[in-house]
Amino acid sequence: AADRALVVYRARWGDPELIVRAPGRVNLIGEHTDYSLLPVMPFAIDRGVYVAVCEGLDRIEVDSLTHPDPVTIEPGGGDRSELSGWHRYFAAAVDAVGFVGGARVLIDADLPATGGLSSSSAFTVGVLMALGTFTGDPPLRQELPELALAAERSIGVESGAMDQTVISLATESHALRIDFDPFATRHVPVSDDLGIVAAYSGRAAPKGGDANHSYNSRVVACRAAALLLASLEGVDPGSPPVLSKVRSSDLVDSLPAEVSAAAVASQLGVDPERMVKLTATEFDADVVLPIRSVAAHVLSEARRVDDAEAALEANDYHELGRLLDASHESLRDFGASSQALDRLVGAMREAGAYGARLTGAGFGGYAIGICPLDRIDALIEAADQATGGPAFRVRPSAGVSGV
Ligand code: NG1
Repeated sequence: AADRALVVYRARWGDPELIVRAPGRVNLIGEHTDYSLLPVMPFAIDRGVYVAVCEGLDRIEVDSLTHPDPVTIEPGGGDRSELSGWHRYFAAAVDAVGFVGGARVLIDADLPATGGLSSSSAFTVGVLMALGTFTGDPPLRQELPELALAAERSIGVESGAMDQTVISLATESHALRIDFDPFATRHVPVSDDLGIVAAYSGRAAPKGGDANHSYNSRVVACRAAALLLASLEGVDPGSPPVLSKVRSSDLVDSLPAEVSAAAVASQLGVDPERMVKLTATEFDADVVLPIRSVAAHVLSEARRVDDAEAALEANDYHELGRLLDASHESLRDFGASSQALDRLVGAMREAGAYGARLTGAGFGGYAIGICPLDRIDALIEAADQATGGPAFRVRPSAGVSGV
C-alpha cells in the first residue's frame, strides 16, 4: 500500500515529502474495559493506513485510494458540520494537531475499514503524525494518544484510549498491556510459535450508526454501575464515575438488572449529567440500561487481562485460549456479540483453535482465534466458510512510524 500511494502520488503531485504508516490493531483481551479505566492487552498488526504528504498552497487537498473522494479542507478550525465519512476524521485530526498552511495528502490502506481492527484510529493517528511531522514540530509519541482520542471523541464516539495508545506505542513481536488508572504500559512478548488469525463476521459495525448508540449506552451503563457500587463500598467513584474505582467489589450481584441513569441519579441524589455527559453527543438519561450484566462483564474481563498476561508470559496457550473463550462468553451476556461472530468463533474453535473471541467493540466487525502454527490454514478456511471472510494471519507489529 505504501508503494501504491507513492506511485499515485508522484503521478498527481510529484514526490511526497514523507509517508507515515499507522497500523491497525487486534485486541487480544480486555474488551469494553478501557472506558472504565480498566486494563486491556492489544497489539498492533501488520496491516495499516499510509499517509503521504507534500507542500501545497494554503489549503489541504486530500484524497484516499481506498475510498476515493477528493476534498479541500481549510486549516484553522471552523465549522466542520458539512463533512461526512473519512473527511470528518481527517478534519478532526487537522484541528487536533493545530495544522496551518497548505498540503497535499494522499491516503491508502491495506487494513479493512469495517470495524474491529481500528481503522478509524489508525487513520487519525497516521494523519496526526504525518501533518505534525510535516510542520517540522512533530507531536511526541506519548502525546499522540491524547490528541487522537480528542479528535475521535469530537466525532461522537465516547471511546476509551486503547486503540490510539497501542497504535502509537506498540513494538514488534509484543502485545501492549495498558493500564489507565494510573496510566502505565508494559510490552509483553508474543512468541513466533503462536498463530493468530483475524476473521471478518461479514457485517460492518459502522461507528456513525447503530453501533454508536450501542457503544455509548455501555459507557453510560458502566458509569451508573460505578456510582451505585461506589456508594455501597463507600469510595469516591471519580468524575466521570469509573468502574476502576470499585474493581475488586464483590457486590455486583446486588445491582439492579435494569435501571436508567435518571433513576440512579434520583436514588443517590446526584446530577444525571455525571453519567450521560458525553463529549460531542447527547445521551437520554431515561434509557433503561442492563447495568448488572454490563458491570459483571467489565469487572470479570479486567481479571482475565491479568490472567492472560501471565499465561502469555508463560507461553501457556491452552490457558490463554480458555481465557479468550471465557471473554467471548462474557461479551455475549454483555450484548456485544452477533450470530455471525458466534458462528465464526465456533468455527475457529472446531478447526483447532486454543480459543477464540470477538475483538474490538463487536456488534459486527472481527473475531480472532489463536492456534498452533500448523492450524493457521485450517482456521482461515473454517472462518471463510462460516462467513465468507476475509480471514488472515496477523502478526504483532510496530506502532506508527515513517516509511
Ligand atoms: P473499535 O473496535 O475500534 O470500535 C472500540 C473503542 C475502544 C474500545 C473497544 C472495545 C473506538 C475508537 N475504540 O474499538 O476504545 O472501547 O471498542 O473494547 O471507538
